[in-house]
Order: sequence, then structure tokens, then C-alpha cells
Amino acid sequence: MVVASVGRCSAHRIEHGIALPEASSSTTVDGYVVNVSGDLKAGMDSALTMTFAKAGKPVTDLQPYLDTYAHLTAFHQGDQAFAHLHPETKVHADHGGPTLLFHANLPRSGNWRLFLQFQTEGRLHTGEITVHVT
Ligand SMILES: [Cu+2]
Repeated sequence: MVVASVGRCSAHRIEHGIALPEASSSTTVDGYVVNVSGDLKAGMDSALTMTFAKAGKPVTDLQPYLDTYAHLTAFHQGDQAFAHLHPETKVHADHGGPTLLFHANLPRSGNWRLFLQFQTEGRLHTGEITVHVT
């Protein structure tokens, strides 16, 4: 798990029930556009897909970071529910992307703030997005 440096202020805000940014289907970090899709249902295994693009082109050079192409940390709005996920996608060298598949099982309905970490060219990126779980 890689949590310590991720979204401390946001996590604090979430614990105190302050509204998150609205749920959305894409986020941008360091020039990477990450599209997020999936029909997330509380307490059930739900497929969550993330697709990476940069400058309009699919990203295919995600690098393994701590043995996986991405670390996803999720905080539930209004309490301290928390989850940490890795993609199912198998790692083979520095050729990850453009799509990563996660099996999310988030225990509560409502809004969750996701912190996504991934690496390219030796550099770690951290994106944030709010998703809604029904
Ligand atoms: Cu992790």
C-alpha cells in the first residue's frame, strides 16, 4: 500500500463530511487524461476500467511501480471507509496501458474520492477523481 503521501488534506476533508468535487468520468494529471468507467455497486465486485491517453494518443508506457501499474486509494465521503486496489491487468515490463481493469468492491454507496498513482518515464503521477457508488 502506498498511502502516506497521498491526499492527506483531501482525506481529512472527507472525514469531516465536506463535499467532494462532483462525480466525474475523467481526470487529468501531468498531461495524462484518465477516463474512468464502471457501474459501481456497494458491497459487490464491480468492474472499474481506467483508460489513459496523452496528447490524444493512447498511453502504452506505464511502468510497474511496486509491482503493479497502478495504486488506487479510495475514501468514502462522510466517514472513514477506505479501500486500496490494484489492477487485475498483468504486469509485463514498461508497456502498461492504455487500459487497466480493476475489480472494485467498495462497501458503501455514495461518493468516493479516488487517488490514482501510476508511473511513466521514472516519474510518479497522482490523479484524483470522485466516483459515485450506488
Ligand atoms: Cu498499492
